[in-house]
Amino acid sequence: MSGNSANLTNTTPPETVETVTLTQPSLGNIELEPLEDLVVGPREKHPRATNHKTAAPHERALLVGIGQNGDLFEVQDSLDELEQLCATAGLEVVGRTYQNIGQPHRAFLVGTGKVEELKKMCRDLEVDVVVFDRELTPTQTRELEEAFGIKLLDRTGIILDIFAHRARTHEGRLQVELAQLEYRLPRLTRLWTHLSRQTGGGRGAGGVGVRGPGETQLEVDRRSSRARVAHLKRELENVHTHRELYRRRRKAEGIPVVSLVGYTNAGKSTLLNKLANSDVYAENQLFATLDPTTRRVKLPNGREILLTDTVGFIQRLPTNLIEAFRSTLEEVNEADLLIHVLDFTHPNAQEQAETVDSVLKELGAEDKPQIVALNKIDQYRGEEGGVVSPEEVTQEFELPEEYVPISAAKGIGLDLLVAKIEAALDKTLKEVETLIPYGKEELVALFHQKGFIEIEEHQETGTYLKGRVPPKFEAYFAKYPARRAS
Ligand SMILES: Nc1nc2c(ncn2[C@@H]2O[C@H](COP(=O)(O)OP(=O)(O)OP(=O)(O)O)[C@@H](O)[C@H]2O)c(=O)[nH]1
Ligand SMILES: [Mg+2]
Repeated sequence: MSGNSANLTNTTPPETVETVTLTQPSLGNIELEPLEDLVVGPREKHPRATNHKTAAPHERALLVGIGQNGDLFEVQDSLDELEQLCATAGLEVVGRTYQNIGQPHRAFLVGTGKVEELKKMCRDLEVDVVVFDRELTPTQTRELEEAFGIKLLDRTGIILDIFAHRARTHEGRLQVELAQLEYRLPRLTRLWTHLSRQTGGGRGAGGVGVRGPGETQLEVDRRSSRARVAHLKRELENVHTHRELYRRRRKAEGIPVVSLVGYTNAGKSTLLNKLANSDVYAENQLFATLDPTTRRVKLPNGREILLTDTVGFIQRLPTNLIEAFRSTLEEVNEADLLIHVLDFTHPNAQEQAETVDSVLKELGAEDKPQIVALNKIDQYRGEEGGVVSPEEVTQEFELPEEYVPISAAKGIGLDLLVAKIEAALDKTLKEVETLIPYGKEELVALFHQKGFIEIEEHQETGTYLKGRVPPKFEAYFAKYPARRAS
């Protein structure tokens, strides 16, 4: 305990008895303070999805949806989303089709008849790239590419591509590169096929005992990719050690962490900007935010919080990405409170909410205290077609306590949201009643700094304090328990 309290400033006990009451002024009183040292995310604004690596603008794409029993999203809804992903990645969607499949075909995923139909569509629509709305196995990728004779991408490939384009921080870039390499490694045969076509098979030809040139090059590619993967993993470990240091420092400060989570494009960054008066990139694009950003926000009750915005979730988030981004995603486990931002007006709001819940579960954060912010209610029209207030939405849908209708963009309902954040964080505080002997003023200062004081009295033997403190600091006062004679 001495390590922490040593830095505290001594306060002289005031002469008179003082009662501190907690007040709740409106949102207008939120104080803002940029948090330079904890801003992990980028300061540079407006990354754009141009100059794309795998997809030059205006490549013509044909989308192929797959319907399977047990899917959360309807095949058409999922295709709508894929179309948005493709637009973000810079592809021009010229056609879409789908097939409901029972048992996936080992080589083609879809049936052979469908493959023929797709070939015809590719010719008729002058397609440059076929995009499957599923993660294809390396075998399927190879076989389908052979069949179509043009570039083939899957949902995972598109998402990785967008991520590669969006990553701004060192850690973000490392994570995406790792995910991309691991995704590509088993598919390297395909890359070689391209290469051998380009070079006419001449590279590395000849030499006794040397296997075919294709295989030699393939081995070289594989080996260098594996070496790079190992290197990236080591680099990431270093970065994670730093992140751990941040975390510890944050914890030592005892400031509660509130994390914004939600489906991509739900409005998380817009809400962060509104609450923290900052300018994090928010755009009508999927995965506008990739790297985590933290801002320090002072709530009306005087309490400081760290508000964190990070990568959005999406259905079938590629496993490679979850793995590579695990340390970023697991930041939600550090949070004292989650704000689940949901686009209330989205036709798939329900599916999106379920997706977010299942990703949280996968990260082991499903039991965190959570407030659900039903966003974009400015766009919601009630039964009579008119604008509806947050109170009316709450009534109409009989929303439970932890749901708050808001419009992050228009600043509607934020007072109530903030009040609920305060109340939820209050629940995480511990009640403390203590009589701190004179001479231990650093503990009085600690209470003032980290907790909320309801009663402060100067008694004969010391300072009597009643209030609440974050659990981390409870032990400091356990040595001096007290009960006030009323
Ligand atoms: N009409 C309306 N639009 C909103 C509201 N909040 C956010 N938006 C819009 O929704 C789009 C997505 O907002 P972002 O804040 O970038 O969403 P995000 O959740 O951070 O998205 P990702 O970073 O992609 O995960 C932007 O075009 C915002 O202007 C709102 O309350 N009302
Ligand atoms: Mg964002």
